[in-house]
Amino acid sequence: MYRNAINQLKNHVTRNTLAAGSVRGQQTAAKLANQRPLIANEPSGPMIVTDSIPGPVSNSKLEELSQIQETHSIQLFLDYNRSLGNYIVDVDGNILLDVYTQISSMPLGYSHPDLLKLLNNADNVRSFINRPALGAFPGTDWADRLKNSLMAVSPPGLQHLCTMACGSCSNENAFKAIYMWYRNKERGPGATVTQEELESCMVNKQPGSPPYTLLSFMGAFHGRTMGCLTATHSKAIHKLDIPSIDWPMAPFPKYKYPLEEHTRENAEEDRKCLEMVEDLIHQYNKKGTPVAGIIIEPIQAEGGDNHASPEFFQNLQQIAKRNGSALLIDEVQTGGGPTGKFWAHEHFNLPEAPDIVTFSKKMLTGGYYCKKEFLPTQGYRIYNTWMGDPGKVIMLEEVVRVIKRDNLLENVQECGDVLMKGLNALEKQYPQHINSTRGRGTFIAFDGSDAAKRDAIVGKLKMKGIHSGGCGDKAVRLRPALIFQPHHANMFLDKLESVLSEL
Ligand code: PSZ
Repeated sequence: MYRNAINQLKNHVTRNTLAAGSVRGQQTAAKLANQRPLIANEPSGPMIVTDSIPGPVSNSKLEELSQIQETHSIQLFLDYNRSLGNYIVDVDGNILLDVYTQISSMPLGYSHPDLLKLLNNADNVRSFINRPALGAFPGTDWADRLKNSLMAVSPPGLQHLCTMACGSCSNENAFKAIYMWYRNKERGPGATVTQEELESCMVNKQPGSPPYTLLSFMGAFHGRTMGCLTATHSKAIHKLDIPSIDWPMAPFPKYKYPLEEHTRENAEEDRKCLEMVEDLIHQYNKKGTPVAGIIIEPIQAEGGDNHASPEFFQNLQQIAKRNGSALLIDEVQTGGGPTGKFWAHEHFNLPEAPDIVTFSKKMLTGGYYCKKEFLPTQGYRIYNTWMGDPGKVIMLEEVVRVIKRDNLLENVQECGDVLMKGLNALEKQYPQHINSTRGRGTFIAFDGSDAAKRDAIVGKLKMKGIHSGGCGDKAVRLRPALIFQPHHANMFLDKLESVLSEL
């Protein structure tokens, strides 16, 4: 089976990469021929069989579903029985290389053989069907499962955690952990909760419901529940008609690219944004609405793949500490390896761990890691029915094992280099179409010259068999699985080159 896959790969390289005749393709071809595919029997390349995507079957399924559901956001119906590795197969039979992976949430691609094997184990199956209320009745092996999965990859310095179902739910509960921590600090050691607090919280009044606030950044996305949505500022469609809370919003740095040609301006941009953060904290503290915490993504994803420097994050952490606010790093989209480190904030060399790190997507289960002082001191304060799902944690245990066994973080770094070099070259060749390539690992984006150009690139890539996605106003983003290899990267670059040459 393995030999078969190697041959397929060799054929593919000769057919698709060399035949394309690009210099870049020829340079990498020799290296590729020796590369071991991580997923046996993956398709050797994309194949488009309909004149447009979505094709007729997808369209008829959309029609059927729209009788029942709101379907405006649905792009395509997929055949998950046929999708494999880095490839999705749609219901019309189109095979596409997926560099978007369900909004960055498939760590090992589709139908990974090691994940499928989990279903052959009867104990696992029982865990999948007997979903417990984990906050009250965890199973015998729950602590072990956590140690082998989430705790085996916990961010340096964070030894405690709370599991949840999704990203929004993780952030929302992390906010609560921050408020309780802040209130405990205010009360002082050994203080008890007063009767007045217990009664006033029942009617949403002070002192039981304190007017704490949480600082977020323009361009951020933290989820769609009420607190998260107040901290989200990426697109109006997310927020329209929903009441929000008066929380401080600071500007997130906007860098000029290439970075090495704009170091002075970008450092000045950091300084200005950080000054605003501290001003806002002072302002909100002064008006009696203390800033209990700051929430930030290591790379603003939905907002357009906006990056900030390690120095920015180091200084932000200092500002948080100076003002007694907690620092929450939202790694829902960046966590789980796509930046080449397990956690994106590990790139920032923070002198100490952030107070809380939230996760979901590639981690399969939602939740957060935190410092010990952010664990509630009583039960039922951070709680819900499921508090996650053991089935997801069993799968994550396997994902973590495969990431280590197959050196997937190194693979991500290697692949990221191929993509960055290729994109930088294409950006020089087609400056009228694309610019501002940026990224870490395979968590990469580049801008189209405007929104229409971006949309055209994503659309034309699709018709050449590449499923990518947009973010922000005009960015194309890459969110491949961790099993995306250099030969896939080259395939992507070849197709992009061909799209750009036809624009
Ligand atoms: O449109 C949407 O609701 C989308 S599109 C991508 C996301 C949501 N990402 C989810 C997300 C995230 O990227 C970050 C940085 N933080 C929190 C969330 C919320 O996670 P979920 O969607 O699981 O609630």
